[in-house]
Amino acid sequence: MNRALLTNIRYKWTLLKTAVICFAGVSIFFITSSVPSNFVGSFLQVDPSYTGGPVSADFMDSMGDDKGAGNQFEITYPLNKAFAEGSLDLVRYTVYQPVTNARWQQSSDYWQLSLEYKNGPAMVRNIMVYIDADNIDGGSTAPLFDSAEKVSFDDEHPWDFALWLCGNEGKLYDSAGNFICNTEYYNLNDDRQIKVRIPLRDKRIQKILGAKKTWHYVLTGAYSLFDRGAFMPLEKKPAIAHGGMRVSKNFNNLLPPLYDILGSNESLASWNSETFEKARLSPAEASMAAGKKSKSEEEKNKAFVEEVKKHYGESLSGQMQAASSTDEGLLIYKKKLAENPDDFVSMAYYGSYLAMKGGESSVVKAVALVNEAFEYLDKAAELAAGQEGEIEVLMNRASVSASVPEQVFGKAESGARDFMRIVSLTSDDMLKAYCYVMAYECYQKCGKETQALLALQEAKNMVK
Ligand SMILES: [Ca+2]
Ligand SMILES: [Ca+2]
Repeated sequence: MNRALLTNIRYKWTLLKTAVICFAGVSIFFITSSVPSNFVGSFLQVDPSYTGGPVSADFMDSMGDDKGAGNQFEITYPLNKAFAEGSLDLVRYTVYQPVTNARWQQSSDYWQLSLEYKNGPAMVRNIMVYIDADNIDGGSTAPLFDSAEKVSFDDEHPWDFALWLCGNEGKLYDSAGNFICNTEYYNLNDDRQIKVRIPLRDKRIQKILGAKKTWHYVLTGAYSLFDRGAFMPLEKKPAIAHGGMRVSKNFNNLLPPLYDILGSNESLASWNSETFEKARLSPAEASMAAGKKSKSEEEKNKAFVEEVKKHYGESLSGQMQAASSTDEGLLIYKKKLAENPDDFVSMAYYGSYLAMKGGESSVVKAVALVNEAFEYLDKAAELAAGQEGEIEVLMNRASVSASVPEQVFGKAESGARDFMRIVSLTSDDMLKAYCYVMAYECYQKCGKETQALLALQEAKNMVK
């Protein structure tokens, strides 16, 4: 038998042991301990006006499309090191319902918008959000600063308001280019998130309170103090003060200097070289009624997650089980560790069985056992880094992290990170999909909603 096949068999077999652990063992522990977490959760309900009002529309944008139009017109970041990977990659845009009579807030009437990026820093971005409201006539189909972005907007949806975000502030303009007001502006989560609150004091923006629908164009470019509309230009090749093309001969003067727009970026290449017509963008539609977090969507996600887990479980079935009981498992791996104390794979399994043992014990004993389990799991992960067997070790640690109660151990986020690391290590699509949905659940458990949804989106992309 060739070596690759042997490795594959060994790999599948050992994965089964992990699967047995995470499906049969530790998960029981989790179910019985989920009661206190709900109990704590019920105290965390806060008045929506503190968080920005009910969400009316929530958009996810693909991760990794921060290349402008992509394909033959793919653009690259300026060479200045401040432009960290993903710092211009929009991943989420959220529109809230306008809030009136909020208590204890800087503005009692405001409209909140939130943007999330893959990475910071915030200072490298120049963002324009153009908004059309259904109850306001007129509007503009050209950018705020004539031809800065080299785009035009949908005739059906000329914009009424432009929100310009750069240099730690947000400014609002009307469609004639008149300044309306400054906004509250917050950089959050290591500069990955921007929250903007538009005060509803000026008559022009107050009209938003009567809008049933709004349409949003969200444009992200590289910030430059000296360029038109603060959009850093593009050239054939990237340099410190301008972006470039991945293939320099594909440069075109009509290419918009935008790295990412909300939704598909394809329209960034819709210019016409013969007529010199600019690329024309389409907006995202947001209903202004509070979006009921649609039950069916949640149920669909849940069903999808279960489906992936089931398939993954089946892909491992019919294979040998390592031990018939937790105690036997502990014994097997204790012996292996005694023979070779540096055997990090056995160390990881020993840790998993300790956690399982915790699941079968009284609460006080369980905490001690799980803590001991993580000593083995962490040591194993340290030794396995970059080695063959790392996937197995991480799979053990991640499965335990995902299974133990979050309120007691707080391991969900590191579990999610382990699952994402496995994704980067494996070429097995089934395993990747499984890790993405596990990461989704872990991120949800620790309140990292955006990361959760991004992981879920990746899983869905794999299964498509
Ligand atoms: Ca994006
Ligand atoms: Ca996009």
